[in-house]
Amino acid sequence: MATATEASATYSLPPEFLDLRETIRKMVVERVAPRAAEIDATAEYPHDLRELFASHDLFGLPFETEHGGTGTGTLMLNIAVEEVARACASSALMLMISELGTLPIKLFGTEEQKRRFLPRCATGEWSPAFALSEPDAGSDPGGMRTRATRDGDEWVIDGTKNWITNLGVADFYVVFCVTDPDAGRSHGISAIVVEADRSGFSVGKLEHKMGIRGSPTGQPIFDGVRVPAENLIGEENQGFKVAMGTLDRSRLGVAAQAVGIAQGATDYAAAYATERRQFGKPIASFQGIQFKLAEMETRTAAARELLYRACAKVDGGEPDLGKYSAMAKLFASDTAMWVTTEAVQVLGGYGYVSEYPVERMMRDAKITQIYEGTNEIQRLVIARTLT
Ligand code: COS
Repeated sequence: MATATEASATYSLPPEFLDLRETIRKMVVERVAPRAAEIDATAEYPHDLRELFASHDLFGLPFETEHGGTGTGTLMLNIAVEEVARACASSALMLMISELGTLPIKLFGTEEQKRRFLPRCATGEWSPAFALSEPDAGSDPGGMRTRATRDGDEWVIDGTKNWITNLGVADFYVVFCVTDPDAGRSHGISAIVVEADRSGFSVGKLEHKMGIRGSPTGQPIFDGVRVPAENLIGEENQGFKVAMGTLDRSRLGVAAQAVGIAQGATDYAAAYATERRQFGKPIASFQGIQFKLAEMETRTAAARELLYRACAKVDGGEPDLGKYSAMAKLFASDTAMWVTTEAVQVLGGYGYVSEYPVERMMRDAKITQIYEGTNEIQRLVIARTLT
């Protein structure tokens, strides 16, 4: 078993990736960073930044050129997510969801579905959502209750999903539904696209969240929603594998967001420690602060290496990509939580107030340990490859 999961793919950063990273970094410093506190305070979806990202072709990053994308792969996409998350985790989520909500179609959809949905997401005109979780089915999506029944050439969908990113913003939802209740849990689930303008679809409760407040999350409601049979993604009753195959790749977006948050917090804390004077000198001259900063930088760099390696695995189609993506998500999110907590400590009282960005970064970091599979689920996924 162990030999089959040896790491082999490695990553490289060609000049065009570094150039694009520089362009994004500049755009983030000039346009995203000044908006981040306001987006968080008002819990406002940043339509202006979505337009900005579209004008820089960032929404093309998840897609192949034949579907209007940049064709630059998973690593470049996640470098972009990381750069945006250094300043604003909510804005980074706009890119992440663009991948999460379209991966089912990219990986399992028909050519017709790819032509219908992907190019308009690649321009940023459309934004998708991924509707798997339910009020009583989070870590255990096999226990979902949303039902799709076949009626002639249509699927009729009834149920309520929960914790869905992009609620009310998304133009279409990839909805996981029970299509064969007798098949038992994971074997009777199908993935079906529901466009937001279908009759019977409505936006239910929107959550008030601790972090990622600029991204709407909540309950989409499907009440007798009818969609054509051709909206089924992949094979009937094989939707659980669509969900798992998607999450195996999309979890890298969470890892990238976490690395970005951690780097943003480290950079801010280091700059603050250089300026802040106590006992007659900059606090950066005290070893207690130096050791904190050194540890923050080191853990963030280690998380980035694991993330980039996992991206290379996805781009190379290696069989152990799911294990690496789970490891990257686990390690990067725990790193982001630890690093941001330390950043608040470096800033002391100033770290605890909203005038400074590190308390927001700490709140934003928390979700990366939870969504797209809790870190307990990541450990389970990793452990299963070892025994
Ligand atoms: N890729 C493809 N297929 C997979 C897979 C993967 N990564 N993981 C499991 N499967 C398949 C299995 O091979 C099995 O198929 P067969 O029975 O035909 O062999 C089927 O899916 C069921 O697998 P399993 O029995 O392992 O399912 P479990 O219900 O035990 O669940 C975990 C496994 C815990 C890994 C899964 O429920 C999970 O990922 N939970 C977290 C969900 C999540 O991330 N939620 C966040 C919401 S999205 S923001």
